[in-house]
Amino acid sequence: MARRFPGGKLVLATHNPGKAREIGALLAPFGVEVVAAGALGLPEPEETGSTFAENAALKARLAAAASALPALADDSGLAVPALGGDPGIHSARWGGPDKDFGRAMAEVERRLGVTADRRAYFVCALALAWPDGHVEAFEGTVDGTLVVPPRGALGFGYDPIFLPAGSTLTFGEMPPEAKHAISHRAAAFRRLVAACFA
Ligand code: ITT
Repeated sequence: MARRFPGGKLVLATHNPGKAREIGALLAPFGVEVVAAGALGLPEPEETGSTFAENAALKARLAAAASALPALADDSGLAVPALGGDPGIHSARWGGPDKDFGRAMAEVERRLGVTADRRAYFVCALALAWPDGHVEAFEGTVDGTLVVPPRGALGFGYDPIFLPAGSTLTFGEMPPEAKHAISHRAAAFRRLVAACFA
């Protein structure tokens, strides 16, 4: 049995405004009092794990210990099979110090070159941690293909080059509700809710 969220305050252990916006919207129906990691002055931890799940747990544990509150962290990224799974857990780093995802998307395209295999998927690992170190973990993915040039200014990160399977719109062209119906983050979130909130 998963440990249940006890209600009340939940620290959102992310410094990424795009993620914070999406997780805030996904949490809205559950009457959770969301506290931003930035507002508590929590530092951005070094992501030393070798998987999405390890990094999510690391970020959630640190935030829960520092705040003495339950904390939810998200580690996510774009995996491209033709690039051996890159940028993968390094997705944020490909944006460089300026978090320039125009540059990161151009780098994906440059490395793919004339490769015919344009498949890609997003992964989202969520970790809910308690101050005593307990962690509940969930993962979601969404399959798609990469398009050039990037399309749309909605969403964040790599959304403008990601065309989810079965859609004619990239994540960058989709309003938030449409992305939430199919995204990796929403899939992981449904599992979290079923185990810890329902
Ligand atoms: P925190 O660790 O503070 O949460 P971060 O941006 O460093 O923020 P990650 O290490 O998990 O987070 O990196 C995830 C990157 O993957 C993120 O910066 C985006 O570029 C990309 N990414 C994740 N989810 C995405 C989504 O739904 N749409 C587009 N890009 C996404």
